[in-house]
Amino acid sequence: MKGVGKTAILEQVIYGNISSSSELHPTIEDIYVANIESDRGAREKIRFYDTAGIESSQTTTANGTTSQQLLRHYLVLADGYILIYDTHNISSLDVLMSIKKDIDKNKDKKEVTLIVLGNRTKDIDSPDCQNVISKATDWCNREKIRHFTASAMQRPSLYEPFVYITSKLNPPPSKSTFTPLSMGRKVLKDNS
Ligand SMILES: Nc1nc2c(ncn2[C@@H]2O[C@H](COP(=O)(O)OP(=O)(O)OP(=O)(O)O)[C@@H](O)[C@H]2O)c(=O)[nH]1
Ligand SMILES: [Mg+2]
Repeated sequence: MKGVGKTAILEQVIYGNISSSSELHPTIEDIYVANIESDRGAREKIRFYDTAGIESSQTTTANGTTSQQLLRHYLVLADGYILIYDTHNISSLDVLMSIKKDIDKNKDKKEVTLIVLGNRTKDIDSPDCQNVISKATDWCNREKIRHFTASAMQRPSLYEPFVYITSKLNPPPSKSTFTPLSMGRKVLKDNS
């Protein structure tokens, strides 16, 4: 959804240049390239596509069914998604649920890594906001998605989700990679 802090979070985690007086403009589309250290200490290059937020009015069509929200090129391009909602805005969470359905529809074509990040846009948690977070946590548990909360204004709070997704997108090379090689050699021997 627009204004939940997607750009503020990316600018903060990559450049550390955001404060509460920062004025940000609504995004059309921006690309950020960052070097992020995974949990194994390897520096990985990650490209982030910062999108324009989707409004909840866009998530249902006139006949009540959900239309496709994510532009097709993201579905083709992305290896993973950081779905961001505002912990003080329940409808921003509803928008994520609808986006997740779009991503799932594409699942046969592509396996992706997903995380959900609740942006704490206010210093104090209201009871309402705790309800939003617990609804998000329940949904993420059901969907088996990792859920984080952080604040765009506190850079260190963003490290955990970004290191997590970096590590997920760049898994350690598995031993099974060597199997085709030894199989290949065996085939060669059999032929000789
Ligand atoms: N106080 C506070 N303000 C925030 C926080 N996150 C974002 N903001 C402010 O909210 C406004 C909107 O943030 P953006 O990062 O532009 O939101 P966005 O999700 O990128 O919005 P679109 O690009 O329109 O989809 C900006 O003025 C930010 O400074 C936060 O955690 N705390
Ligand atoms: Mg933006």
